[in-house]
Amino acid sequence: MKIGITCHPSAGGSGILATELGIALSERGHEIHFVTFDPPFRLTRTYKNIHCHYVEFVSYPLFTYPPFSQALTTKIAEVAEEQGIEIWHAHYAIPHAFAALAARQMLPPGKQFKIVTTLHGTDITLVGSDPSFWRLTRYAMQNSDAVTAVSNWLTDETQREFDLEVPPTTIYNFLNTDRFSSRPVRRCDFAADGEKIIMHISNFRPVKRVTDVVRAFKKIVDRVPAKLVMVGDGPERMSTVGVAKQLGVRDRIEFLGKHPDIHEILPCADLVFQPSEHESFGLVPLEAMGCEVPVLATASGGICEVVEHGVTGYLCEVGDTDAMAAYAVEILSDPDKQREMGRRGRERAMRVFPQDEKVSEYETLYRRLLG
Ligand code: GMT
Repeated sequence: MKIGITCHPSAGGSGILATELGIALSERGHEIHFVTFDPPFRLTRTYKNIHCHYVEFVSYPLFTYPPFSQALTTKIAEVAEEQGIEIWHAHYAIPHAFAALAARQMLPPGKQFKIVTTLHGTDITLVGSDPSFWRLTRYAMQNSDAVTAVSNWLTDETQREFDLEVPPTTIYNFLNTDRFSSRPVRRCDFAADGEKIIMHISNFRPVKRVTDVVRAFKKIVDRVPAKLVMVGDGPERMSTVGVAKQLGVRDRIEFLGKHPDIHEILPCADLVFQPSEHESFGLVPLEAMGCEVPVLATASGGICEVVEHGVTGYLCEVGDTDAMAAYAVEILSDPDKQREMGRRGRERAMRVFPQDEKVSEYETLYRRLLG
């Protein structure tokens, strides 16, 4: 099949999943065309069947806000017509699904493609439910040929908020467990002998509650020798550094910035810590599980479908840094428990979120739409 993909190319979960899906489909012989404004974050090398097309912006003094969506729409139409695209897969409803719909309308009848929209979370919970975007988001979903969501929680939320005529189908996110696995690593880059490594990975947006990571870490480090490794960057980084200084733990924290090869550093961690306000899925916890690392997260949204409380890690109430610290200390001071939770995490990742099975689910959906 010839498949077009639009996604946010930055270091966010939706772009990462879209990229992994594109790579997996290309390895099955499909021809993939990404349309983005930058190279997708995890597309770090060239692949035989993958082509990237970049949206071109025109800056003009009259445009206070450059018309990105229109440029994206034009590029999708151009690529679809030239390449004979059969399926357009839009990751994140806004603006990608709407742009694909508008692009399709610009094409002659024989060049029409089918549109699959995958909802990732904030496109529904934060952006889509905003009054200024609600109508557009609903229109884009109602007029897609198929809508999928990355967890049952997100499917239910979408229905509650938008009451679609045909509810989304859940297709869980997946993990390449060959790439994400436990492996010998140089822990000494981050911590001295006898110190535990706690890791947080995100785009440091307010929804990630990054300062909770530091507040809980202060309570942990009072009881267990540990280092905190923070991977990623974003708007909350400065306030996180401020809180760390206030609490006197700045020298125990390493800020690594953005890192595309997360599979190489994740196995260093003794615990991955994601205290988000909510997560529609939680790709980082899944990646941690693949690497046999226990997860400490919040019982918020779809993350409860990923992390099994008491088995592959622990889930706490949002903001309850006392409970988070207590669970972290429990795991970090019991190597057998840490190992067993890690083992069960990988087992769950392979059983519930296998890449092959989920990619086949998308493939089956595409084939059904193409009749
Ligand atoms: O979490 C983010 O800030 C990035 C965001 C995105 O859209 O790129 O991630 C969302 O999609 C991921 C992939 O499906 C999910 O694993 C994340 O849980 C989801 N984020 C939220 O719901 C906050």
